Amino acid sequence: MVKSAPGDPTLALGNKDDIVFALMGQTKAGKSSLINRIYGAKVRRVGEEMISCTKQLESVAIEEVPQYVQDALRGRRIVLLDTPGFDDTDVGDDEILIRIANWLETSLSSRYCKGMLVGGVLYLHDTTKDGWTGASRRNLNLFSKICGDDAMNLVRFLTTKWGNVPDTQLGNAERRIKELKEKHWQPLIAHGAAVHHLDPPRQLSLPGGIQDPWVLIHQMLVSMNARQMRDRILLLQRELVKERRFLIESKAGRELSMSLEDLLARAKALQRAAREDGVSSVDKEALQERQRQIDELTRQIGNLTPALSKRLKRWVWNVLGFS
Ligand SMILES: Nc1nc2c(ncn2[C@@H]2O[C@H](COP(=O)(O)OP(=O)(O)OP(=O)(O)O)[C@@H](O)[C@H]2O)c(=O)[nH]1
Ligand SMILES: [Mg+2]
Repeated sequence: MVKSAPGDPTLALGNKDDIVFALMGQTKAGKSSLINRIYGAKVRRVGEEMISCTKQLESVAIEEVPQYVQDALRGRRIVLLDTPGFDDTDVGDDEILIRIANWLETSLSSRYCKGMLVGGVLYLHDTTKDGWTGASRRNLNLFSKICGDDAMNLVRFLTTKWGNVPDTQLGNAERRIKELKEKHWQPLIAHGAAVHHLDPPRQLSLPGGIQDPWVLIHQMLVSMNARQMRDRILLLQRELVKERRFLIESKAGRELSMSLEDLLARAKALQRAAREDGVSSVDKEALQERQRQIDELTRQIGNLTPALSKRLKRWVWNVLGFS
């Protein structure tokens, strides 16, 4: 139960038979670049600097597809969904989750697209990135709660930027990916997610290399056809559309609000301790900065909570027995 007016032209003109492939993952992983490559022209802006590039969720309907993919599509249309990473430099995680929830809800809603199905979710990972950070964990946790265990067979991890890994670093990069597969990605893989590598170097010893992203899309379409295509929706869509929950009541909403609450509690504890220790002029700036952080976290938590009017509206609907 979020808002449902489609601001996205692809959504506004959406068809019931459209098949959505969503691209997610941390900022700079190469999501928009991959969309441009699949589309065959520059339809998405690609980042150059350190700052995050994609701010809004936007989708594109693919106009030209290779013949073998066309056969598997059986007259349906592919829609690619570009998303910002949860660690965006200037859009809060609350806002990003709200935008993703709005899009996913609208794409399935009976008022608009009347049920686009999800063909697959690609989770892109920049191979050159070293280390497992708090941001990587938060991104993956939210991602797995958006999809849900039952939809993990729609998920493909896709490692990118192998061309930026020098030969001398290839062994290290492979070790990092193996560790991700065995540790952090493992729970998702256990539920059916698979791992692929985009444009792998010849010497790569890991299985799952993909030279052409269409091959991956085709594989997913074939598996979709084999499974009769029923119920290809993500957990967040089930919660928002079928169970009419508010975002904050969904698994992803709860995951985000818990992690924001945790950050808020830690920031408040640090603030209290600093105040008790006495404040020098140097510390004053740090205190002000932390207060800004506390205010922002409080705002983000508030943003996820539905207004009283919306809660009342749902209550009335439930009492009147509308589904
Ligand atoms: N070598 C190499 N560079 C890539 C690849 N994909 C993306 N890049 C570069 O990585 C940078 C970020 O790419 P984007 O496509 O903007 O990444 P994004 O995931 O959309 O980033 P946000 O929109 O900020 O979330 C750009 O400079 C791209 O040129 C790839 O497969 N190989
Ligand atoms: Mg982008």
